[in-house]
Amino acid sequence: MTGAVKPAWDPSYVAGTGLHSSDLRGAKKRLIATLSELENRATHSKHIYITISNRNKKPLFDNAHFAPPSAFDLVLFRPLASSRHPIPAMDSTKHVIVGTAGHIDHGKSTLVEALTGTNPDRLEEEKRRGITIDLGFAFLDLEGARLGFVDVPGHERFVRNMLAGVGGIDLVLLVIAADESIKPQTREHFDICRLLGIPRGIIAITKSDLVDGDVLGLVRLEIEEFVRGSFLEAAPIIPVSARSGAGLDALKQELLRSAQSVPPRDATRHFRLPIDRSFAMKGFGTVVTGTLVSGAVKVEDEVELYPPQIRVRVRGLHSGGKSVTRAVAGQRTAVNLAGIEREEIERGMVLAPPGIFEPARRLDARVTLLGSARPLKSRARVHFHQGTAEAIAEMVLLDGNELAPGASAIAQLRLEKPVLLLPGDRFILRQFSPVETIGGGVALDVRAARHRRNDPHVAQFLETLERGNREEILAALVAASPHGLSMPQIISRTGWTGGDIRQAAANSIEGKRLRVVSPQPWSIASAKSVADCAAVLRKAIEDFHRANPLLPGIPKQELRGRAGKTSAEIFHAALDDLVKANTVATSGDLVQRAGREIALSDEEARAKELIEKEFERAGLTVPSFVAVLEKLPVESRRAQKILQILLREKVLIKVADDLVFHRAAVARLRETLAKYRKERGERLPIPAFKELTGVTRKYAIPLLEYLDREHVTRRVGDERVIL
Ligand SMILES: Nc1nc2c(ncn2[C@@H]2O[C@H](COP(=O)(O)OP(=O)(O)OP(=O)(O)O)[C@@H](O)[C@H]2O)c(=O)[nH]1
Ligand SMILES: [Mg+2]
Repeated sequence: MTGAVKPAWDPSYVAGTGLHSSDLRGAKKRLIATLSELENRATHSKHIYITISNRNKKPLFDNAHFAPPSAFDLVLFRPLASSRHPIPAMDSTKHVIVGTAGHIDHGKSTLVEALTGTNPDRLEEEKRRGITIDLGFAFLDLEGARLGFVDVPGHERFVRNMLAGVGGIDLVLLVIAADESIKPQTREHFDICRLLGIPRGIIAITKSDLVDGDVLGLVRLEIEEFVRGSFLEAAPIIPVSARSGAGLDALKQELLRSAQSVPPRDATRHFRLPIDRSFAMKGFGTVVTGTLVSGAVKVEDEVELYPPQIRVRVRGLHSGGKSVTRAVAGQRTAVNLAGIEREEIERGMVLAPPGIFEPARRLDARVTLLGSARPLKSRARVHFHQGTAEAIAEMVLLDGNELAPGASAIAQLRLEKPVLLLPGDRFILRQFSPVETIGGGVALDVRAARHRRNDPHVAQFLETLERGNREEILAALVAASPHGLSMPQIISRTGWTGGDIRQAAANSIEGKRLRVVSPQPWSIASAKSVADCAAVLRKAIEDFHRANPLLPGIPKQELRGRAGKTSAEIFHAALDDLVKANTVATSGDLVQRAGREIALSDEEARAKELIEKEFERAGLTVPSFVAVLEKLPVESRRAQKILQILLREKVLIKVADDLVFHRAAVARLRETLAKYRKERGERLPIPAFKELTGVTRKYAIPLLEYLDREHVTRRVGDERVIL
């Protein structure tokens, strides 16, 4: 591969692979593993650049470049010393999303403005009424970290908007006003954060200017009591006043400290951007915004809008108020899309790589009910919120009729409209009416089947999906797929990358529990499915031989038909196994039991001899087959089969559909022609041929055409040339 490739120093491409200089020596294997993790990205980006650095992030090689989908042999590495390309400095800024939470009027938006200088309330109505209605956004640059704020409304009527904002946050800023302390939406927002598994947060006691030290102390005690035993138990509690500015610096310090503890997001995962806003911008067209929860996206990428599954192109990207060429997980991102009207987009849709996912209508999940909720009956209707999406759902318990407050259970959620989500995604459930948060959960299977109640297999399967490691989960998925699973099927079912999947499969393949039934495109099946299929094939072949003793074997296509509903890949793997084990043999398109010889009865053997003799004697003036049949001691269907055997053994040669010659006759003809050529030259008019061979015109033409095909003669005008 020649041609200069522009290098891109992008640490996220090698992040987490642990590929170090010392490993490079003989470590081609590791490198391939690393690349296979990237393979999946390669399928939706034109090129991938890899820079390999040593432990001190000093680049050693650059310009690793390969083309999709898995042409690893095209990877080009070049030592930096000979590189003409400068390596751009690494952007080490950490991107962290902070979400506010708390009761109405507790000062969330005012605090965000005091911290960032941006008033997150952007709607006219919000400004007029002095409340937040929909999500607002602002940024704060601290040393080494860029905080993106998602400011949510506290009003109980707008909790659904709050839910659309809280999905992708790294840390929560729980706002509690000193003069009011804990109020209903303080509890509800806090419950939501817990149910969504938000890992960390900071508590700000706002409006500290309105109370004296004693009250502040009391509020602090109430808060400590409130968060005891939760993820916020050890969180800093910081009194602040947006009015006086007190505590703002301390809060910034804590924000920075907390941001630093946020683990970097892995940009090599599949890209997902749940959309929270869409609008049309003059001169640009359609723009959507959201928190990039996973993976990365570049300008010019082709992406897909789910659930409608519309392919669009990324025309431009904005992150934190700047135009960028690439956005990664953990960033607030605005995407300018080409190929779609703003009206076609709504909150709750998701941008993701094209063609790899499938929106879910039915999911199996672990559901947890809040202690404060009322018991929830199986088949109850609920409001389902995930990411920025919401849908009405029916919750069907797998076991039992009712979920008790504070309890958790496996349930199937049947959504009234499709939503794109993946296993592991958390969601919130709200009571149908009156609408309030009652619980939440985590998706286990987004391609769930309808189950019979109390089916132990289902419970066991979902238990593995919930608690198993990737290897165990993959084994369970494959075991539940008698036709095997292709790479795209596993990706859409799990959200894992190609690299994850190969890694998860490796041990089981080595342990012979899983089989790669097709290397390209890669697909796997359980060893049992292949063995079961092989058993079916063996029986089908035996049955065939029994029913057709004179036929050499069963055509593959017919055998495939008798293999039941198995996939083509499993069929071929099973057949391969039988051939390798010397149980069956294939020749051309036919499959037979290995070592099988066609056993002829005495009568059949006599008939075969007779047919052969008749044709041999006839030479080129062959008898009609019907005439031969009359002399045979076997019935005509068998005689036909015997004829087939003779043709296969090449004792007889088929020249045209109804014209069969003995091989000796054809050999003599070749000799005759060779002699003619020597004595009389290469030109052979048809009358000469007829005279030479004694055949009629009826036989002469097909015979000559046969000789042409065999390259004994060539047609030139009306004549033949002997070659
Ligand atoms: N005295 C005092 N008033 C404050 C402080 N912070 C906010 N306020 C006032 O409290 C009121 C509500 O503030 P917002 O920031 O709109 O409250 P919010 O939590 O964003 O409200 P919603 O978004 O509607 O839930 C406004 O009138 C603010 O001026 C503060 O530190 N001290
Ligand atoms: Mg507000």
